[in-house]
Amino acid sequence: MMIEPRIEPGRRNFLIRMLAAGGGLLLAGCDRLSRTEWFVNVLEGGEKLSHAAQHLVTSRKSMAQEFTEADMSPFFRSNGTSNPDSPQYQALAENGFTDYRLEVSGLVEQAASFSLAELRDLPSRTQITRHDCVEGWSAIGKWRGAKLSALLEHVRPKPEARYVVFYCADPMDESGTQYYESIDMEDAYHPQTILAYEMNDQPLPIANGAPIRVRIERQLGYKMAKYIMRIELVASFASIGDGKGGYWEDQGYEWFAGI
Ligand SMILES: Nc1nc2c(c(=O)[nH]1)N[C@H]1C(S)=C(S)[C@@H](COP(=O)(O)O)O[C@H]1N2
Ligand SMILES: [Mo]
Repeated sequence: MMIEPRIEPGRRNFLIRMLAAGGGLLLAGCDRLSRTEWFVNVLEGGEKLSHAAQHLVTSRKSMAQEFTEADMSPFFRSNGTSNPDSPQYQALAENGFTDYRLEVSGLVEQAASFSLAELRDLPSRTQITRHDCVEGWSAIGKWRGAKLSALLEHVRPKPEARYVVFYCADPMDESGTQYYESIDMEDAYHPQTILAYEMNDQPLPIANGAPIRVRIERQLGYKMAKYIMRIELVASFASIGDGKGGYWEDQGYEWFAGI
């Protein structure tokens, strides 16, 4: 779907000044799907935006680079937890995750839970992308998974929902604190944001997050929660964990880890 903006010059300049000044604010009213095309048209229309403004309008919506099979790393390492140390997770793994259900709740019209088969029935996407860890390593891998946007269509987020929180199975310390992460709705609806159940054409290995891990391709590795058990839509993450939006964020990492 291409949207041809028909905006008279005065209004157009006003919009561009607004963009340069306020960045994303202007985007709020537009339809989610049509925004990208609209801005690409504006940007390609020869308009001069400041570099900062251009970055603001393009970076959140743009696609992460995708690669070919030939680019794939021979080995995709595991980082952080490689096998969650919890009896519940170990029981699920022993049964090949047949009893697994992904719970989706919070600010949604229709809370739901999904078996792996149901997740595989959702519209999917396959992508070969580069994973960048904040610790300084990268790897190119192939991911296949359910589009998070398709799952959200089922549960129908309420208008006040602003973030998607992923709760994971792995305890991170003796206190039992489990890994968690969060993203905003912009990333949740991004076409490359998938709940991956396959890596490199195989069922997702335990070391890489079985049975489900999220891919958020324009951010660093720690955003890509593995071992996801539950998803919650919230208006604020202030009361979750230590309030910074993720396990590593609570230790001082940035919440928005753009690449
Ligand atoms: N549940 C959970 N998710 C996690 C982590 C973790 O320890 N637990 N580590 C994160 C980090 S820092 C990175 S780089 C990637 C590593 O993914 P990989 O194990 O597939 O390489 O997972 C991220 N997601
Ligand atoms: Mo990482």
